[in-house]
Amino acid sequence: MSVVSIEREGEIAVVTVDNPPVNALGQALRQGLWDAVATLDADPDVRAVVLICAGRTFIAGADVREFGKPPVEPHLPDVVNRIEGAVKPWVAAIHGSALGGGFEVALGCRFRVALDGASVGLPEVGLGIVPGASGTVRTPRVAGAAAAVDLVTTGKPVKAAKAQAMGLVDAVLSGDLREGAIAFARAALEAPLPLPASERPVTDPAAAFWAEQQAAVAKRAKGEAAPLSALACVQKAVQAPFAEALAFERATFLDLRGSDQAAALRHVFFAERAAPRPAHLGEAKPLPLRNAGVIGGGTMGAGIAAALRDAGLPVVLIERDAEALARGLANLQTIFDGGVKRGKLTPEQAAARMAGVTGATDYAALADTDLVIEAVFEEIGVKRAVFADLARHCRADAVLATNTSYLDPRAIAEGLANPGRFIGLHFFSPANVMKLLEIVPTPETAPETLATGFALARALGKIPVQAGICEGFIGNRILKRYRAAAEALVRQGVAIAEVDAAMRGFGFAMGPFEAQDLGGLDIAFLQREGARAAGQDVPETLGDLLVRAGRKGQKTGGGWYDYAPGDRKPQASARVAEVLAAAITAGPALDHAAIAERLVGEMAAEGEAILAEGIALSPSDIDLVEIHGYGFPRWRGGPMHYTARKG
Ligand code: 3H9
Repeated sequence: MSVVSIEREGEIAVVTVDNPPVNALGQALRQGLWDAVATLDADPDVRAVVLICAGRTFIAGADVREFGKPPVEPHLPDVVNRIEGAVKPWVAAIHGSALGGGFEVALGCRFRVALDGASVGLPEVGLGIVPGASGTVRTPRVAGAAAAVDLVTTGKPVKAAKAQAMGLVDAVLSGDLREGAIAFARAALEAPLPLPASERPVTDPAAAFWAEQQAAVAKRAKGEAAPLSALACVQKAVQAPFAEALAFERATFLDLRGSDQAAALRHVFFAERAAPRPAHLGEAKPLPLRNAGVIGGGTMGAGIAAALRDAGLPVVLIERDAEALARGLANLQTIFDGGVKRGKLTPEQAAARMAGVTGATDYAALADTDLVIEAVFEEIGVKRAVFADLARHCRADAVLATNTSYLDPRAIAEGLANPGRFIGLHFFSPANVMKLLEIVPTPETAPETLATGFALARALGKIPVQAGICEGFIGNRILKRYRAAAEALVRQGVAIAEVDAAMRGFGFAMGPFEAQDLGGLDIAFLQREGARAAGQDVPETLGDLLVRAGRKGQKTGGGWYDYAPGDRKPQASARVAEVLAAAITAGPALDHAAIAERLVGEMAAEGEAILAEGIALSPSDIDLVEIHGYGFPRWRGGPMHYTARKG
């Protein structure tokens, strides 16, 4: 079946694009649009054309799967020019999302109408590229330079109403889009046509505007190339004639398309879309998820409860006594209040979130709960007692999950009458914000329980990654190796601040030592001490030396660095130098690039071991864990992609 079909509604032709799943602009669609212009221009009975899409969305962009291959004709910029140059005016009728090349096609149309709730945008920077079919050139001509800069450098789509206010769309419709667009086209024919976007005048803002934007975009981009290139394209677009700006944009697009950053971001794009529905789940059906329980109202439990409420699930929050419960509910309230302060929630929404939480100290409140997530103290005896209580009070078919980050889920589940319903769901703090969810089945976890874990991740908008059982699962195991490698550099004489600066330079928000100071050194220390007490041979780390010297991080006024009271700025510490002196020997100097290569290489090596042991199912799963749980720069693609690409 053809991806482009044409119907007639009197003097209006309706061109329907039907190229599931998202009407991406593959070669057949580009050709279909190209041919449709010729067909309709040649038809004397047609006076205007409505371009509409079947399925869930308007054209969502170029077909990203074609990006690794040489471009094939007709090229999208030519298709957009041809639509704009059509004798009969085209009206783009937008539902869902008109993104990237999809929005560029719409910009080629003489008019754009959008269904209420639809969005439009130029998200190309998220793929490491700039718009390649006039997005940076036509947008300033319809909405002005400032709006264009915002749209192309952030990549953030805007909703129909805002798009109309910005001049990106001409009308916002509700009800039947096809009928509305046809009526719009008929009415438009009664008035003189507006100029095509390419012929509209555009004003060049003062030089100060460009300097300001340059500084702001560079600061946000932190090493990413595409946002600055996108800015350069818009500047060119308002300072040069249309054709010259178009050629500049196309050259920039083709150049970036083949870059390491674009390859990395495409890798992440597809990995993220594959993760929620992994093939190995097969036909297993998730169990119903109508409500949930959370055991423990500390930072983690409250964060999990907030995430569940954000997804609309009623939540029962259990604590051991009234006082702890009051603290847990207060923690939740603080999270929602924070949402209001940041403008993410209205006060009414925050109140509704809170109203959907039932606090209890008696497990009987969980009698009809579909899923319970335990987030209590990380101690095996405490956790086992919780699950014994859950087994007594929950339905036999309820899914019982532990949020443990280090303990063996098999040991926690020991003695459960229905181990098939047990699973590990490892959230990352703050749990209502962080996208990663490690899903850890035991050998006895039933397929539908596993499928429920993935369904929960989808409901919460999280990126699920299945992990096998080992100490630290995927993420914390790699973190341990990363920290050990960072310590090894310090032992051979590299300055702590140099290691952190190198990793920031690589694209992490923080280096490994700054991050430990923020989170506290004591948790990992206590774990090592626990293992030592249990007879394991755990070598002394530099972190151990610091904790023994009373330096647990920012909360104690210092860890790897000193901190002035009330100041989070790390300062090199003479005391640390003293504490560590005996462990440090002078080695060869390393520059930042060499430090980063060493540490990322160690992460990837641990990733290889994890794959070989079957703890992770694919290299891209490891990349998703590092990007969404540990701040690995997205535009580097994750340690496995990065290392593989480097060869
Ligand atoms: C561009 O346009 C460059 C131009 O300027 C220049 C050209 C010269 N291509 O996200 P979903 C697949 S760059 C190929 O789960 P949703 C996706 O892999 C592009 N495939 O759906 C998945 O496949 P599967 C700029 C694509 O309903 C399926 O569609 N555009 C593409 O949650 C469903 O995806 C963008 O960056 C694509 N472009 O959300 C938009 N997009 O089912 C990217 C999706 O086999 N797309 N797929 O796993 C999106 O943001 C979302 O897909 C959208 C729908 C919001 C549209």
